[in-house]
Amino acid sequence: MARIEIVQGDITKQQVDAIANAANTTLLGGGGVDGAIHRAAGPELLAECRTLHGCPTGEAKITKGYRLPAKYVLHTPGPVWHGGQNDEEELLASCYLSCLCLASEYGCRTVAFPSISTGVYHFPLEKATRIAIGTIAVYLREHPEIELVRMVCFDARTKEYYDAALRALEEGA
Ligand code: AR6
Repeated sequence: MARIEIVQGDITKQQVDAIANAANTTLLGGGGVDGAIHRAAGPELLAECRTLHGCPTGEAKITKGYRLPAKYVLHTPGPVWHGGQNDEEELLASCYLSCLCLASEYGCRTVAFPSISTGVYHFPLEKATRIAIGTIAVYLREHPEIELVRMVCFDARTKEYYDAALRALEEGA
């Protein structure tokens, strides 16, 4: 899929209309990619997040990007992996879908995602990549207004798994 790109890098540096944040349900910041986004965006981001009163797992809320190159941040709490019997897969797909719907609504044409839930939330990486790529691909087919979705992988191993999931999709596996 030409409109899905996989890179290794730092999501806070991406020159796109919106970046997604792997947040928690408080939306008040944390470690990992969430901490990096808040540090790079500056304190105004936390101030706006305080007005949102949290967000349920699998849904998304939008803020401005402040000092980030991106105009918007799509905050989405991913599911914590508890073994797979607690709707974790559906909730992860819903994170990507909720962010993309908001991106369309706000006129974004380019969106970057981190690998939601595969850090401290321990979602199995291979399963997560198939859900992410599959959900994004279905959305893009129906939404030509989104020109590019970039998966931004922090480390080489994560990128390898996303590359494999995209190849499998392209090969119709
Ligand atoms: N750019 C891109 N990816 C990054 C960056 C970055 N700057 N920094 C880390 N990652 P995690 P989760 C990768 O743990 O599992 C927070 O405390 C990281 O290597 O950030 O959804 C929140 O507040 C991994 O591949 O998110 C929540 O409490 C991926 O981002 C909780 O962590 C996701 O790892 C959410 O946990």
